[in-house]
Amino acid sequence: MEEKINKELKQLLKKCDARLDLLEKEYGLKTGLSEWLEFRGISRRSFIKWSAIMSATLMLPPIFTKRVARAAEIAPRIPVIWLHFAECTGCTESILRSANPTIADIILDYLSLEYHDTVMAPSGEYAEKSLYEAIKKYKGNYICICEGSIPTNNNGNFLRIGTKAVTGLERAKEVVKDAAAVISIGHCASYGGPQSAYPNPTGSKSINEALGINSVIIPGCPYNSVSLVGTVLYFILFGKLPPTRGGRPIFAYGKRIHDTCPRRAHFDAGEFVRTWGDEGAKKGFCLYKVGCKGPLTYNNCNVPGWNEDISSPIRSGHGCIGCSEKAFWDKMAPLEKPIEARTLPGIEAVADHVGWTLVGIAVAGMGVHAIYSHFKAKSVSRQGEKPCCKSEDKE
Ligand code: FSX
Ligand code: SF4
Ligand code: F3S
Repeated sequence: MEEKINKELKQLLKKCDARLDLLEKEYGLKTGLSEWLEFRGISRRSFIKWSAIMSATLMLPPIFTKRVARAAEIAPRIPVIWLHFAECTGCTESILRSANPTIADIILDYLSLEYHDTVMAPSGEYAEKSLYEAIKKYKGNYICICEGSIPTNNNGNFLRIGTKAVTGLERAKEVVKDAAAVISIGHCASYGGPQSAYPNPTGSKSINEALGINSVIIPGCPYNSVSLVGTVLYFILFGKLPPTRGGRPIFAYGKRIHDTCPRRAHFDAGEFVRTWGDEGAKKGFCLYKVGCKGPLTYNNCNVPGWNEDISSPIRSGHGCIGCSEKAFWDKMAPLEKPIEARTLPGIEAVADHVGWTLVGIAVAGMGVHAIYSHFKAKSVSRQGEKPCCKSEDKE
């Protein structure tokens, strides 16, 4: 068995090296990323350390570290056309506005962006010209990144783009058809976003739904830049997009927020924050009772974390609102109430009643677990033993 794995790994490494050689030959060895990182105060050592973390994030063995570094250096030469549709531009802004950009942010910033509404220098007709030239020049070789949803009601008139005033759907179709790979980023492009919340007057749809395609989706409102960079690096290393579940890369969305949560021990011990700023909040207890949707949400916000692991929503003191899950504005609302106490727009019913059909057995498991934890903590206290973390807030 081990022999078989070794043989497969060797073959994979060989394929990967051959691809990187080819790309370097095609796009040139020196892309200037190292100098640019240095200019931004990031040493070679930090870059290699980051490459090791990225290898682990992509679920690759350590032997890939140097190859990930090579892929990152090639990334700025892969042509990218970045489209914007109906959205708040928060996804792009979250990279552009960071005071201390991460290496992932810098790589995205440094990509060979042939077209990007928000950051490109040309405007008006010149911008349109750049777009059509890029589609022609890099036909079949560019990555198309889509940000924002596509409004489909009223013949798509809720969104018209550029000097020719094409609809979002028309723009998406003309760019997507000649792309080597399509990646939909943010909740809007992945699932329709807040504008598709009930009653969705603009008929906003995800890229996949509007175009009938199967792009890889990187949901989140906004998305985590490490997930997009990981997807691009995987494409450079292996010439294909990473394995997915429900369209989301498994390396980034394979686990629930609840599975990797730093407050999980408190959940298991029945120690909850009950009101904002209470003793439990000061002690870093579980946020389930103030609405955390971590048990229903798949994303990598805890590991590898946000902004090179400086923090994450839960570490900063607020529960997860489920921003990487389909229709979270409707299904997870109210965002600061526990799952079992919420109501749904248009359907006046508590989640205990309808939740099972909406979020499935996960909620059922959660409810039982929460009740179990609550009684477990109570019975431990009753026996005069100390629960694993003492809390005045425990019921
Ligand atoms: Fe949507 Fe992103 Fe939320 Fe905003 O582009 S995911 S509304 S952060 O900007 O698409
Ligand atoms: Fe963490 Fe939320 Fe789960 Fe509590 S409910 S352990 S805060 S993910
Ligand atoms: Fe979104 Fe929850 Fe992460 S709110 S950013 S998926 S912790």
